[in-house]
Amino acid sequence: STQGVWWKDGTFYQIWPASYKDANGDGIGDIKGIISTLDYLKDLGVDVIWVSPMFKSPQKDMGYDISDYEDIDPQYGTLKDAELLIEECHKRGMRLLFDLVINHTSDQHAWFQESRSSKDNPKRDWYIWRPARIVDGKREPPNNWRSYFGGSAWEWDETTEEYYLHLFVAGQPDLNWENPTTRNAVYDSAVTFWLEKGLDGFRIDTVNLYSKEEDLPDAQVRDYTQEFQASEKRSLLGYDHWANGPRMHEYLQELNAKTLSKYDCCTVGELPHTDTVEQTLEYIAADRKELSMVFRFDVTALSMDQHLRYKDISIKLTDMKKALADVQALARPSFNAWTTTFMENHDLARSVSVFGCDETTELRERSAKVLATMVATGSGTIYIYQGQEIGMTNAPTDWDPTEYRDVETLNYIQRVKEQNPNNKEALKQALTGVSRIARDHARTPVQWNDSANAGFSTEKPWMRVNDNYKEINIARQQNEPDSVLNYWKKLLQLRKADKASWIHGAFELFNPNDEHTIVYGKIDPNNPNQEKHGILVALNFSKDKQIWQIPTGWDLGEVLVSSNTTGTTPGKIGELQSWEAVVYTAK
Ligand code: ISL
Ligand code: CA
Repeated sequence: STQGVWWKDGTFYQIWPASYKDANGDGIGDIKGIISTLDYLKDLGVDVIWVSPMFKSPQKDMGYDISDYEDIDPQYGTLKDAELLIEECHKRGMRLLFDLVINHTSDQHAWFQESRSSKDNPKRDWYIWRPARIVDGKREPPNNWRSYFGGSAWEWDETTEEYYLHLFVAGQPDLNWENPTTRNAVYDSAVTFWLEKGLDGFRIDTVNLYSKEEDLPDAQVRDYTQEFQASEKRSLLGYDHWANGPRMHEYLQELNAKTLSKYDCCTVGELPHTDTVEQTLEYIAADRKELSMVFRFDVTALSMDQHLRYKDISIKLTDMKKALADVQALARPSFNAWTTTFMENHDLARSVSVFGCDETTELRERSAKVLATMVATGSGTIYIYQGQEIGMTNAPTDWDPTEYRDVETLNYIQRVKEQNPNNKEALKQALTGVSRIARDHARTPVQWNDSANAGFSTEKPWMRVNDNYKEINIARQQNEPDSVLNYWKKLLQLRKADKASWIHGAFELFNPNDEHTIVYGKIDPNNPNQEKHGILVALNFSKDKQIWQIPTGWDLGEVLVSSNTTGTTPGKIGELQSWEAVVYTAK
């Protein structure tokens, strides 16, 4: 049994520092602010905190553009504050992860400054430089790859008259992992430096993009400019040439051997563009010594069209169940790997607005509890994103676009305007998409209480607070026994009380074809000689009452928890009220 491993059984909580808690009144969250809330997190049931990047950065992509791995950005505090944060977490028996962003640095990193200074600088090939391609006498980028946030993935640099590669914004040049000297510098500066300070591990950003295909070939579709909103087309990015590349596993095994394996730490890799189970297991099977676990986006990605990121699409519950079952299956003991269970992060819109129902207070609370139940009963390591524990919602749909702050959102709006001049309808459609699915929705300040600025800061926050903070906030929910917050607390306690079923149980989906409910069992996989032992979970993803069948061979016991606190017959077997979630003991 793998029970008892801290990074498997622990409850993880993601902090996105700019919007978490501001201690010094400059309108931006900071390390002192985080420290002031550690007792709150402990009380919620959190064991491990992951903080998004706080390293020195020009903040072109909110710290995912790092100019010095070994220092903290002044907006968040000092190196001393970071050391204190590690200490204060450990004091409370909690652990701490930082974000490891090593596919690229900032263009302000000293390494890049040197690299761009001349073609014969020793650090020239620490990044990916290529001469222009001349087409019809005109200068063109070396290939047609698109960057994530729009436009070519190549930036022309006047100093040496060559292009450099950036899969994200131009201020995020990709490191050249082919160079062993570069790799070692990354290991020392970004990884070992922090593990030596007692850090307990990393969430690893875009963990499978470091190895690019040799010769950097064009992506298949060349004439992308002819396509409507072509820059949004993921299929045209060329990711098959740079995701899961030929040397990827060699690099991760090296990273592990040279750094991680020497410490009691864990890693969770962000794994986009990876379809099959086999491909995923190559990153997480324990004997491969690469990563502890990964985030696959099978479930959350259903909220976004594969090609047109902001397109208005509807989510089919049957697709969601299939995706859930696929990700849960990674925890199967025979794989000797591990999985994760989550619905939110800093790149996703709020789950209650996208997958739940925020039409009324009652429905919002109930659906937040349904989603919480799905996440908390999942096998694998659980991740909660700041504000999710109180069911924070998307920003209001009528916000002016000038309230948005994310570079991805702003670039998109800009591009739509440029590509469709004087086309009000195109802009309106784009803004509808943004109001549904932009990354900004996860990034509004955390709603601590009903005082000015939601108790996030004494001064005007860097990003507008959601208008609903008087109704949805932590202080209020702490005082309401049936709040989403107290429901989460209860779920996390139950999860720890029966780890064998909740965290390690074998997931079995009973009703793959039903469009309204999800019913599944979680059976302790390591209990072969004793009686069957586990839980059964029934979730209603609709406003209407639904019925469901007790699976044959299953015996249901007590109701461990139900989201139905105001309606009739909570937890009635075979019946679910509007947006009701129930967990039963089962054998
Ligand atoms: O956010 C996305 C879509 O809106 C993803 O495609 C995301 O860009 C991708 O998963 C990589 O994300 C990570 O690296 C980015 C950073 O902007 C994201 O915040 C981070 O999670 C570049 O470092
Ligand atoms: Ca501050």
